[in-house]
Amino acid sequence: MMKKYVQKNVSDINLEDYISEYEGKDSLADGMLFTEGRERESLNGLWHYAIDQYETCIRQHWFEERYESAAGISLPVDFSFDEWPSMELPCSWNTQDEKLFLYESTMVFTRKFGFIPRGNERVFLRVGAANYLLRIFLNRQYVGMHRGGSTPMFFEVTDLLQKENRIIFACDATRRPEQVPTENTDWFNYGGVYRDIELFRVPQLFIQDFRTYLVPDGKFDKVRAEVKLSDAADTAAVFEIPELGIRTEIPVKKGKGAVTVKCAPELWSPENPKLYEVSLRLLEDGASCGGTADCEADRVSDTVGFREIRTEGREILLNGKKMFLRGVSCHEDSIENGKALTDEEHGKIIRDAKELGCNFMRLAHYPHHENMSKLADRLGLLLWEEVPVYWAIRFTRPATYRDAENQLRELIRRDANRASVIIWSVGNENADSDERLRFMSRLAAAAKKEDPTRLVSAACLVSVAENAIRDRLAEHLDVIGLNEYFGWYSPDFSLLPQLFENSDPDKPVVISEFGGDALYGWHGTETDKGTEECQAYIYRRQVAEIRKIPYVKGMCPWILYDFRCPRRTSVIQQYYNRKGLLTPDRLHKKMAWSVLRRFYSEKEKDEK
Ligand code: GCB
Repeated sequence: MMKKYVQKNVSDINLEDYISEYEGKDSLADGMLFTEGRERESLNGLWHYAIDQYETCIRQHWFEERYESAAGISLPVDFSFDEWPSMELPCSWNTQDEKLFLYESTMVFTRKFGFIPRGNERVFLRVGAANYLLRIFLNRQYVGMHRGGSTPMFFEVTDLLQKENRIIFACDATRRPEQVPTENTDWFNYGGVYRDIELFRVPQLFIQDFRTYLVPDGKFDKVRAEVKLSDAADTAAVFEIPELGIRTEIPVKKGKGAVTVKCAPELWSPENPKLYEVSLRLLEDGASCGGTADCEADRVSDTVGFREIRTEGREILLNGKKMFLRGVSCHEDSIENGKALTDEEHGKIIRDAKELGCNFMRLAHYPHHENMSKLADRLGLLLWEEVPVYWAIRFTRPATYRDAENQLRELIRRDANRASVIIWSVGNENADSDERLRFMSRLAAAAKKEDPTRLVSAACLVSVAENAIRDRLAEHLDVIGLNEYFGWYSPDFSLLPQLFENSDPDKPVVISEFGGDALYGWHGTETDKGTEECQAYIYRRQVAEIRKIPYVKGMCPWILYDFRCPRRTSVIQQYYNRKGLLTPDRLHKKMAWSVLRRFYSEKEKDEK
């Protein structure tokens, strides 16, 4: 139940007190709506905006549009929302106007929109992502908020919608130590509502969640479908994969149902990214109407590949076959568009990775746009997806844990039907402490609980004291991710073979990062840091060692493209992390590109 809004008499109240009035109105993973195959009404487009550095919208309740205080005193305000300048949403505001480039606080957005009710429906607002906090107000009411800069949020707005509507977003991009990520990261903090804003109409009782996957029992002959409804109803649903001749009824008890169907799907893999059209229909009156279209109460559909991913000892097996993950890491970052990449940019990233010889990519360090996993499904690329539990998170703070776990579950729910996604990563480079072990092992368990069909990993640090792969978190992971920077942050390359000799992991290791900065076009010797020659040398030495190690089952060097980073102030960096194999405009390849390309093509041949 929504908590009733209470009018405050004092306008300049403490912001945190104000927000605590709305406890229980956070959009959380459990409230997500399955949206694939649903009709959507877009609220993208021109929105008016105001820079609201002091949070005045929230402190003074702009959304109420009151010209008088509760005591009847006239307020010196002017709600000329439609006179404000405008900006096309979704976007990262930083790239829209030079003045906004380094702005990291609250921006208020508003627009009007019309809505024609169809009767007997429920309506949900979905925002694909907004960094970091988004508070939403509709027709003078507080709707709710979402924490976490990269995952989708959902709000039911059925009772608030009118024919003409005024919607207000207060998007707060402030970096804070207790958030996930914390205030210090090695990437740019783009602000904004930067993924789609959409309305979805659903019936009173609707399909809330729908998952389908190959049963991971090593037999490749069963597909499972799971359904969760919005309410604890007893009814039935019909699951269909026409190309496989599957049309089967799922009994639904107390809002939940599942079915396992015997079949022989063509297996999805990077070499053969076979996808099937699947659908799920909720029947009006249980099974009694025979499942005809007339008594369809709700319907969703998806395009899904079926494959199995598992580990055995130190091996990673895709569809039962041992494999080596030929990967590269990537940020969501574009010179022109910040985090709001276009479809063309998403496609270019995947094509570049494929040209490099990759069958795998690490989408670091937070959930990227869902288009990436859809494209990877279509074009054949395996993915590592991650939540921004990055560096020095407040591991002892319960609310920080809840935020991290919620972001992880939102990501898993969003991409659960994507065959390309094989690994959920619960974090990156967090020093091994008791608090961190508690926090991250809990996260790993939460990932397993939410999705037992995929692998869980984290990008761990080298134990410097022992120069070995020895992280207590490894026990809770399926695959050990390892970031090592021999040749760069640890200049002595001889320590790399020693690291491998000193380690004897009982599970596969993926080198989740290695690399070094190079400014494109800057040349020198192999030891001149910052030159293309030096970066290429690091790649040569790295691959020469990595190829010898039987338990290293994959790698995703750092990184495909140079990316914006305020911490990087040196003359060659100029506020960019220059560890890219390509320039930030994605046009120019550095010398290290060919080193990796050669290694991957040899690996690929070896595997054939
Ligand atoms: C790392 C981090 C990554 C940085 C990279 C670097 O270990 O995981 O986020 O960007 O090193 O360039 O230092």
